Amino acid sequence: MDRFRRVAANTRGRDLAVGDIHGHFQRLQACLEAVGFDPAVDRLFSVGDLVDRGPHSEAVLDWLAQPWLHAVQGNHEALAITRLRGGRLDLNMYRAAGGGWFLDLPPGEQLRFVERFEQLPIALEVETANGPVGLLHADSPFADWEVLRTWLELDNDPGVLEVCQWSRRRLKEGDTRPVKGLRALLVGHTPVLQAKQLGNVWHLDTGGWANGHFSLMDLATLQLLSAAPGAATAPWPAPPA
Ligand SMILES: [Mn+2]
Repeated sequence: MDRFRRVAANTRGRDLAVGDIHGHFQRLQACLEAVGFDPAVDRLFSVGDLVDRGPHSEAVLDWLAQPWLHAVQGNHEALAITRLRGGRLDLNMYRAAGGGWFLDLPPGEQLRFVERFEQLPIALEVETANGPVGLLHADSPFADWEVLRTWLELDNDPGVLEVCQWSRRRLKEGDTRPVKGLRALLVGHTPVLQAKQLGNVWHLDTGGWANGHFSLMDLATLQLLSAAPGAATAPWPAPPA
């Protein structure tokens, strides 16, 4: 598995990013429809935490099977991996954080999800006409994107992964120092009322899975699209065909 993955520019359509989804694929689908997402040419980039908390976590495999969806691995995907592959895990915390749907699956079913989650990179870099845009779930442990790339490619340092998937430091401290080597770094993990920019780091988890809204960001312009969802159409949140 590549812990760092580079994606070439989209020369045909738009590239959009979205914050944490947490099993709310029906709401996400409504947002994509509201902004006229075209799966034939557009692409969607997820900052991770696609599962847990919401009602449709099981749909994640259908969504991840779509060629237009790219995602990094969030701490919730990592929790599922840890559960199956071994490692320290507080099961009560995991269940309280919405992992019950996974914990209650038979092991063979759990394996299907874990094998897919293990393929997700920790960091994505997307080329755009205006420079590279990075995606991580939580934060960059380094002030230089190239340093992170090297670490992820050469080493499996648990401390580096921990910051990438769990850290809330930058928001907590209001740290506006940019991450060098990127036009913008897009992250989720810590809910904010509105998409929040600190330096060149954008926090996109605006609680679309809770009482907030999904923020869709255009990677080329770094503009947020207004995505007020209409009435949900499908009883089961199948990805747009
Ligand atoms: Mn998270």
